[in-house]
Order: sequence, then structure tokens, then C-alpha cells
Amino acid sequence: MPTEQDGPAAEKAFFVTTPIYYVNDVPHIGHAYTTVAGDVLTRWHRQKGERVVYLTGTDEHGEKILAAAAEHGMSPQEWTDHMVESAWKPMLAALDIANDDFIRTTSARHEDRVRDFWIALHEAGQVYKGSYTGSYCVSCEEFKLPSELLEGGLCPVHGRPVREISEDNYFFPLSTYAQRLLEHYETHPEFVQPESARNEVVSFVRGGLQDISMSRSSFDWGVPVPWDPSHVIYVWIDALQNYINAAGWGTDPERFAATWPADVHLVGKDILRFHAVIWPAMLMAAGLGLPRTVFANGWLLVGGEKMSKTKLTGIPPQQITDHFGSDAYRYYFLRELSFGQDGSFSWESMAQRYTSELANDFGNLASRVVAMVVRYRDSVLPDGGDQSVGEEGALASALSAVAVRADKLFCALDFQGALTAVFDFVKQVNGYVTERAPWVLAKAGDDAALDRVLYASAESLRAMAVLLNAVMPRACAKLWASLGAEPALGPLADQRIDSVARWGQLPAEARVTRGEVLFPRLEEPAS
Ligand code: ME8
Repeated sequence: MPTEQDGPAAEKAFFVTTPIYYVNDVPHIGHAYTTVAGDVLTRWHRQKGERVVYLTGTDEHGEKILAAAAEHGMSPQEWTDHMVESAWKPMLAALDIANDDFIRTTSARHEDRVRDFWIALHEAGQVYKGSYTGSYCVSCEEFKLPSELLEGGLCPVHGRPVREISEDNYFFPLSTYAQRLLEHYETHPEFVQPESARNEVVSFVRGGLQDISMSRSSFDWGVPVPWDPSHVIYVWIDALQNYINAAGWGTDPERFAATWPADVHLVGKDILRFHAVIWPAMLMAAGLGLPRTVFANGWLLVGGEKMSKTKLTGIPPQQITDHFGSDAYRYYFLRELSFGQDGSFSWESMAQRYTSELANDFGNLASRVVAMVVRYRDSVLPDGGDQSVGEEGALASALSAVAVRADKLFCALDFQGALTAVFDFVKQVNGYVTERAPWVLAKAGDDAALDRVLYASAESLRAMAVLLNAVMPRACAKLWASLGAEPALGPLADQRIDSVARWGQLPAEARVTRGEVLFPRLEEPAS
């Protein structure tokens, strides 16, 4: 029991996770999609003043990894070490991902806790030995039901032949959890999102669950089953546990209490059942709390099919960031696609959004406003007078509405809706500047009017930097510097969402300077 001397328990973190990715091959933009979404969500919550833990990592056991290592003439450990350092961590750097932790399933902190977990479940009578015959897809690392297979017995995700496997395995009695799971979905409608994913999960569980094998004995690249080392723990069972292990389960009870349960498990819809059926049943068996939400994002498609490593249709993220930069990358995928639904990437739509929304609407607005303060007021932001009335007052109240709306939408993982709301404000400010025509006011010598407009425009840019920082941290940092905001207001990352709409925060006298262009014109067409 905690006593008063222990002091207050640490504030529960907002804990967000990505899937841990298989390192059989290099990442493509499908993996980056989930990871970017999590990064934006966690940056947003940090700016709400919350303590955040953002976890990602790599899934390194199983047959698929073993085969990839063999193909490259390396041991599986050499292969995974190589892939993590040469491909997966660099992907995070290229996309400016600010993860707090990176877990690898071959690390001792993970493997040791996997053993502990299964010793406990074994002792609690939650494991039995049996035999299983079924169709296995190595690319999914999953048994498929006959009803799920495509014509010709192909895996529905990978379009590849499955393999008939018959093995003596250890089993976890998943079927006994069906009723409790259904009750949980019923009483926690936010548990599986979006709605389509929830419906799929509920009807799958209503259809009846089979027990699942939690071990394999035909190869040895995995965590040995503690009471029978002739088996290794099935890669998915091992992988799911990463979330609690990284949170300190079994090693650091205080940190665990302040981190778990996860607030959002971000997953692709291909791995929904593992996260919304098997994982919560494992947690129930261990007497641990369930994650608040499992959110399934849609697929990036190529030619109408899921972009995939197996089908060699993946585009490496760096191919896009090299041309457009990381900010534009992050913006594009969240603005273009509706997060829970499938969608496609195209160079044309990327270039189009870059030019019209980022370079023209946002970037040009920033450079126009900054240039006018430099030119007409010698780089010193003027006092804007009474900003509570007229068109300036209208901008201020539009900002209040946008801030509330963007917060609601970002928190609901509606990135597309949130960005649309913020960019509506960007458009409105562009319209304001064009209509008020400060260059005409300057020519006419209407100093008071000019000051009002310059101040209101710069103040709008301040708010945009705060509202877009989670999505485009590089451009927003440049804008923050060019507005001369930091000396009075502090670092951009410390600006709170709940006070972003308070008008009049940029101090008169701020030193406004021309900085780097936020979104340079694209020199050559993307290939
Ligand atoms: O499944 N569109 O790893 P994985 C959108 N190791 N998202 C995509 C995508 C696409 N075309 N392709 C991949 C695994 N993703 C397991 C996970 S978790 C305990 C273990 C994203 O390397 C999406 O989030 O196959 C998907 O769930 C994940 O990458 C799968 O990555």
C-alpha cells in the first residue's frame, strides 16, 4: 500500500505505441505512415502539457526473419542488428520522429519479461499442450482459417501460397475469453476504432474463438519456452508483450503504474485481431489493465492492393523526403488520407499539395508578412492597437474556434479534419491580407491601419506555428525564429494548445527577420 511518505504517484503518461516492425526488409511508406501519425499525435499531446511516452520498435523473431537472414548469409542476430541500425532507425531520423523509447524483441529487457509472463500463465493453468493442423502464412506469421483464404488457397493479405502445418504446440485458451471480450467491447465503445474496425472485431469474436498455439517447435529463432526449451514462443505472442515490457512491467512497478495502460495502440488493419482480440485476452489472463484504444489505420495501396515488402511494391520514405523534405511528407500523408481508410500515394498529388497548400498558402503568407514588417517597420513589430474589433476581432474569434476544433480532431485521430480546419484559417488570413492590402496602406501613409494589419497578420502566424508544430516541426521552428517570438514567449515546443487562441501574445517590438523560405519552390518535377 502506498503511504503518504511516498509522495504523490507520478502523473499517468499519455502512452502511444506503433506496431513493432518486422526487420526482414527495409521500411516503406506504409510503415512510416503509422509512425508519423503516432508522432503527430504525441507531439500534439505534449503541447497540451501532458507527459507523453511514445514507443516504437522492431519485431525480430520468427520464421520470416530467420529466412531473410539466411538469404543474406548472416545469423539472425547479425541480420536484425544490421537492419535496425542501417534501415529502421534511419527511417525515424528522416521523418523527425520524436519517440521516447525503441524496443527490440531480441533485447534482454524484452526476452526476460516474456519468460516471466509465460511462467506465470503456465503456473496459473493458462497453457496446455495440444496439436494443431492449419494453413500458415509466413509473411503474416499467422494461421489462416479455410474461410479466409483466396481462391487457390492464397493468403488474402499477401496473395501467396500458405503452408499446411501440423505441430504439437502449447496452447493459450483464447476461446474461454470470448464472453469477457464481447462484454469489454460493449462497455468500452472506444476500445476499437474506427467503427468499421470495431464491427469487424465484434463479429469475428461472436463467430467463436479457437484456442491459439503460443509456441513453435520446427525452428529455434525465438524466446525458448521456459519449461520446455525444445519450443520457442510464437513470434506474435512474444511481440505483443513489447508494450508492457517497455512500460516497465516486472522491473519498475512505479513507472509501469505511471505508463500502463496504453492510451492508443496504433496498428494497421491487417493486425487488428492480434491487438483487439488476442492481446486483451493475454492481459486479462495476467490480470493487467487493457489499453484504452486500439486504432486501426487503413492501408496505403498500390494498384488497389496493400503496399507491401513481400510484393516488392514499397516506396522507401527517404525517396520522398529527399525531394519534398520531412515536413511536407508528414503533412501530405495526414492531410491526403482519411486515417481509418485506405488510400493511395501519388507523386502528382504530393507535388500539387506541396505547391498550393504549403509553398503558396502557408509559406508565401509567412514570407509576405515578414517581408512587410521588415520593409515598412524596419523589422520591429508594431503595436496593433485595439485588435478586438472589426476584421482583426473576426480573425481572433476564428482562431478561437479553429483551436478548439483542431484539438478535438487531433485528439480523435482525425488528422485530415484537423489539418483542414487549420488550413481554412490559413486561407482566411491570406484573404485578410489581400483584402486589407498593407502595401496600399503604406503608400497612403495610413500608419495606424498599417500597424493593425501587420500585427494581426504576424499574430496569426504565431498561432499557425503553434497549431502546425506537431505536423511540421521544422518549418514552424523557422517561422517562430523569424517572428522573433522566442525571447518573449519561450521555445515553440512549450507553447500550449489551450492558450494558443489568446490574441495578442506576440509582443510589440518583437524583432521580425527574414528567415529561410519555409517551402522552397520545387526545382524539377518529381519522378
Ligand atoms: O505486422 N499501409 O509488422 P510489419 C498502411 N511485426 N500501413 C502499413 C502498410 C500499408 N501498406 N504496410 C505496413 C507486423 N503498414 C508485426 C507487428 S506489433 C506487436 C507486431 C504498417 O512490419 C501498419 O501499421 O508487417 C501495419 O500494421 C504495420 O506496418 C505492419 O508492419
